[in-house]
Amino acid sequence: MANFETVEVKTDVLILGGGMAACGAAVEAAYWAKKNNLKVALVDKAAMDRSGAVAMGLSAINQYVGVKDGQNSVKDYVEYVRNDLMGITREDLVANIARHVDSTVHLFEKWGLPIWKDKEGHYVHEGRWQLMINGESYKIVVAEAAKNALGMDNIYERVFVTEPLVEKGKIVGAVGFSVRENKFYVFKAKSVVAAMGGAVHVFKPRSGGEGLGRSWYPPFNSGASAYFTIKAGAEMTCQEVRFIPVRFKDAYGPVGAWFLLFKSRATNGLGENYMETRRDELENWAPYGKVKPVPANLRNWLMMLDVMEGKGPIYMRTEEAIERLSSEAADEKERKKKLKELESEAWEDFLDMTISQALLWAATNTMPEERPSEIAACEPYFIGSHSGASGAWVSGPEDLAPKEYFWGYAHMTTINGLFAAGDASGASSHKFSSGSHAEGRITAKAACKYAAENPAEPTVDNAKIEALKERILRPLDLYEKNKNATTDETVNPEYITPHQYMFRLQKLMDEYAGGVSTNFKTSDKLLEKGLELLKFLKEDSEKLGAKNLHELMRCWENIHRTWQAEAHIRTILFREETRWPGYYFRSDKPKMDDKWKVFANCKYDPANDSWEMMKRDIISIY
Ligand code: SFD
Ligand code: AMP
Repeated sequence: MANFETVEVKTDVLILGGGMAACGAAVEAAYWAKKNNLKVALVDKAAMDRSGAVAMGLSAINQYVGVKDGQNSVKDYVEYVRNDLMGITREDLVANIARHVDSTVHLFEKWGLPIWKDKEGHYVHEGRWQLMINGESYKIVVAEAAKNALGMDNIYERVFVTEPLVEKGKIVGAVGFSVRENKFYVFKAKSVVAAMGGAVHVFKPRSGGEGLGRSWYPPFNSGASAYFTIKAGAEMTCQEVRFIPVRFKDAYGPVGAWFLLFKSRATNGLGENYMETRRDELENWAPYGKVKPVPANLRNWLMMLDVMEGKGPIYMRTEEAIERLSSEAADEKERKKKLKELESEAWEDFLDMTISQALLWAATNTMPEERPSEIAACEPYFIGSHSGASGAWVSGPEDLAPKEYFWGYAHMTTINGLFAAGDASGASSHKFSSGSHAEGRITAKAACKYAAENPAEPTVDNAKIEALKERILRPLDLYEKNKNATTDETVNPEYITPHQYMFRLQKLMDEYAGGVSTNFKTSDKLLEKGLELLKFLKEDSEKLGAKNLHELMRCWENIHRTWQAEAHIRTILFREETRWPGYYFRSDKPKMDDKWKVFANCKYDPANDSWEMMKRDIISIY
């Protein structure tokens, strides 16, 4: 077996991930740990300063409720989320995050994040819930606070968390490996917060070749949260609710600022606005088709109908929006000034969070004030923090949750001591960067309480650890033993490379589970066939080979993605209706069915290697 040192780390509270939710968890855990004399450790596969979705920065804070300013109430936010998700949402979780998110935003500002202010000193809003920021260094600011709170001695960067450790229905830690040194890590803990983001590259991306890694959500979020919680045996929710954002085509620049701040329209190749010409279609999705704003998936759907009829390209009418806004100026001098201002805001929007879109504009001589830019629906992502909803099924807070949704500790999964936040927790969409940080804080407070109230030392079976170590490092051994069996190391009868494995997974998901090339359409028959093929793929995952540590990480990223894929297919198949037509369309069940106004949950049983599918009631608290 590959010669790896085993490093054991004992802590009370273990935070997995170093993104927005994990940074929130770190800050809060440090506070409660001091009060309860607890140790806290954090593990990130990358370097916290630039890890996760906010790596490049962001140009807006998408969740700010403004309760104190009297702008909105928590109930308003819950209603917005419920409508956007076509009625499927855990109101207790959304409310819990919404009532804490403003204080998180105030912390960001205190730590040095520049939030736009108007002349009166009020935050500049992009839309009702969104604030504009100069956010190129957003992640650095947030990570710095987390690092200061925990201390670098308690932070393990560049360690890839691979597998949960569970004993007698309780989480006792996690194992992983360094992506830089030959070290296998065993983390033992009394409570664990899973916050390793969502999953990208489960579906085939639109671009191939050298553009493969360009996706909207970061490709380094590869399903670790879903895998970790599924494999621990936790109940999962909304695994069918993938997110398909509409983005500037090919470089994936976000559209929010254009639609909300610049009040731009999108039109098809014939100059028609699908939000108007297709308005009648919204009746078919009532009552949600009639709410304002129109739910994200229905906005997608109207656009997709145009695309399917060959009416593309779809354009964001940047030139029109800039012309309209600048013409509101009092005189020519003011107009020119306003034009310059708008141009620079347009470029900054991308430079703050999707630099490649600004590069694409430059490379294609695009001046947004002169001509429109194409937009398109992205490949599907799994992300519980944005307008999708997939994640673990977690307990609500004691004061808000109905008894069916409360089992002792806020945001704890159905596995004792295992918590989830951000993309890792489900049915509480629209938390974005700020809400994920707030949920991280809520979760860490509860995880500290759990560790203080359940002080028994975690015991882990050593034979189990050794077996896991052998399995996790096996791709290195397989490669070493067999690399000379062929002249081309990427084609070998004894192992499959992580790259090739990923292409197979993506092709399968694309063709059978409703990816880009099938216009996001699938059916029971396609899904059943997809599941059959996925079984073969899973068998072949035992034969993944890795020539170095980096590829070892790639192997495990793909295994994580595979489990996310399986939970997804199983849950789309289980829910016998189409509820989010702009996310996926089940052609054998093309309508929304009131019988399915429930959560579709699933659970993997590690002891029997079997899945259970179940419905859970939606209980409204407002
Ligand atoms: O407009 C392991 N998001 C936006 N949110 C906003 O508030 N405003 C915006 O402007 C936003 N936009 C946006 C956004 C995201 C992206 C990519 C773009 C634009 C281009 C969404 C937020 O970023 C998102 O909601 C939160 O970041 C979610 O937080 P969290 O903590 O759930 O995920 P993370 O921040 O990605 O962190 C994940 C961490 O896990 C680590 N990790 N660590 C150890 N072992 C493993 N196996 C691991 N796997 C992953 C990662 O390294 C990372 O630290 S707009 O377009 O929507
Ligand atoms: P995006 O850039 O698409 O991630 O959007 C950023 C924020 O604006 C999110 O809260 C979206 O839900 C919201 N948003 C984007 N486009 C629209 C739109 N056309 N109508 C209403 N809200 C939108």
